[in-house]
Amino acid sequence: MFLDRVKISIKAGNGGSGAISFLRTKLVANGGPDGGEGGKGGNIVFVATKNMNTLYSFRFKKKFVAGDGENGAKKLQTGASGKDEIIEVPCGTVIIDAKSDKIIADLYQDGMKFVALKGGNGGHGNAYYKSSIKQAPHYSQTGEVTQSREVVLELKTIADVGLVGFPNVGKSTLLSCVSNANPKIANYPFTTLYPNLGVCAVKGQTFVVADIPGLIEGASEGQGLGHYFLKHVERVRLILHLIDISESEGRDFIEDYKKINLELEKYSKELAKTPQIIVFSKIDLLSEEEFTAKRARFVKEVNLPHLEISGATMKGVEELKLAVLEKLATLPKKAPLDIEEHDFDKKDNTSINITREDNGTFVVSGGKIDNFIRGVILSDTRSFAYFQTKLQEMGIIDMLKERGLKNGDIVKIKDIEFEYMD
Ligand SMILES: Nc1nc2c(ncn2[C@@H]2O[C@H](COP(=O)(O)OP(=O)(O)OP(=O)(O)O)[C@@H](O)[C@H]2O)c(=O)[nH]1
Ligand SMILES: [Mg+2]
Repeated sequence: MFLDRVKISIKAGNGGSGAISFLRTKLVANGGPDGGEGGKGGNIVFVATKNMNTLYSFRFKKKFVAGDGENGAKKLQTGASGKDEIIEVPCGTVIIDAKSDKIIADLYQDGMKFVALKGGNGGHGNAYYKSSIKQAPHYSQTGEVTQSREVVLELKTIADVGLVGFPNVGKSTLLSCVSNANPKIANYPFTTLYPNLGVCAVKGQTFVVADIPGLIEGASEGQGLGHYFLKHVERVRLILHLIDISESEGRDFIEDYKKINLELEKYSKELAKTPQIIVFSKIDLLSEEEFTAKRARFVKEVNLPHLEISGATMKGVEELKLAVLEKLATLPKKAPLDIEEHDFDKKDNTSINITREDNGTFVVSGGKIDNFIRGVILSDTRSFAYFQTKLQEMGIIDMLKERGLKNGDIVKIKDIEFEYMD
């Protein structure tokens, strides 16, 4: 099965919490604070690899979570960083933020890396809070908690050359003649059900060829399979437009040529502008005279340069390979897609949400709350006083009142639960 579009969820690792610890030795009964910092959470990293050519591996695994940072420890030991989650994707994978629909990365070249989400920061250990007025802080900061996000992976194959034409015209046969690929070939339409890639070597150089399912009239309106797969030739530099000049299927070969161009045009103006080499296929099925007469008709009606091949006898195949190499040398390399301005990896430091549980308890959550609460230690009286003042200052009490908060109501903020009194 071929899979070229999939939605997955990704989450960077949480930061580890800072430690609360005090140095204790035989000589110093009550030494200073030595709680170390929490470790950083692991990142979510996408890497393009030429060893994959479909997104099939994402069929069953759709959730990716990087490792959490470890908590800090005594003797000022910083917690270990969480392990990055490395997600391999085929070259040409475009990453789209599922929420905003914006393109956030285009991994078009082997080895390209993209850090999609950064791990959470570790919390400070109690050693960090030591000051001249606070010699023995009994508190530390918890690690930053990260949110999971959804992205769509869409594969837009990267190849130099795309094979385009009606079904059964010999596209896969040509791919098998010019490259190491071994596509399925058979005498019925829609033998090819998904794109095949092959590497063609000629004169010590190589280029990549993509063979896609055949197109039919109405493809751009969804007829057949071809339309769906045209995205896999959107990024080629050169199209080989194959036409069965033997008319073995009973269609007029010049009509075929025009219809395919029309479908390309309807799919995308850009694709229609991609340079083409017109290739007559199955010439072995015609006599010399028949071929000459048909070619004369093509010259009269279309009058464009063309080449001719037989996948059966290999006639013309070497010439075609050389012509492709020569043409490619004149064409610019395709650039990756433009990345749109986005705030995908922007941490949520601003949201405050208030919800109510069935029993009437008010629940306050959101990115701004998460950040604020990391530094609050209930067991420390000064910290708790800070918490109470901050609730007023941040406007949370007012927001709660707007939602009907009265004396005696229960308010829950992360792990903190208290009864409200004016
Ligand atoms: N005689 C002759 N037969 C050919 C030639 N090229 C391909 N064929 C035959 O034509 C049939 C179709 O070939 P494919 O290569 O599968 O055609 P395709 O364009 O990939 O077809 P789809 O995948 O269905 O779009 C097969 O039976 C091939 O053996 C050729 O040059 N000469
Ligand atoms: Mg085929």
